[in-house]
Amino acid sequence: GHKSAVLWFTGLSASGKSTISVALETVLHQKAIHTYRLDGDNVRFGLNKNLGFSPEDRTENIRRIGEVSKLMIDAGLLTLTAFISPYREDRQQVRELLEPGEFIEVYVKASLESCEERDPKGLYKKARSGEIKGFTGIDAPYEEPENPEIVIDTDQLDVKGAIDLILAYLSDNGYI
Ligand code: GGZ
Repeated sequence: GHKSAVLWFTGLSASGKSTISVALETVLHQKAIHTYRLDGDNVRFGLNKNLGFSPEDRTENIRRIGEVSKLMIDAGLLTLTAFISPYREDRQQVRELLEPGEFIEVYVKASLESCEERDPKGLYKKARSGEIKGFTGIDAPYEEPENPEIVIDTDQLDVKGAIDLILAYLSDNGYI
């Protein structure tokens, strides 16, 4: 069994949030832990398809994802979310929506330089050229977490190291 909660991954585009959450989910499944993963692919094309990337829309995106996470926690799932969630206040609102211990903030800390170097979708390049406006880290803000439960320093840890760190947190704190 496990204690339901949300692992709320936050960080820049191309920081590794999705990669780590996908790989972590596989390991959790091997331990027979029921999970659900929310990310841009299953949220921004469905529930939130009317939202873009203005500050207001990002806030609404995160609010809805927080509400869905609450439902999933009520359904007994260990929930994983992978959204930039750039605003501290929006993440705090989700924390307050949930019960103590249900919100586990995981900061995937990667330098803008390394994210921009990876640039898997060429979006940083487009943001630099002005083809995309309001891109996080370029001409839109990312507010770093002040007291995240977990920090993944991607300069120090590979995906395996990140997973081991998160599993240790979950085990040490009685979630799994
Ligand atoms: C940031 C953008 C933008 C802008 C499109 N700013 O690397 P990706 O492609 O797959 O991840 C980014 C994703 C961010 O969506 P989120 O729902 O996580 O954002 S937020 O939490 O801020 O609401 C990127 C793509 O969408 N993308 N335009 N302007 N990322």
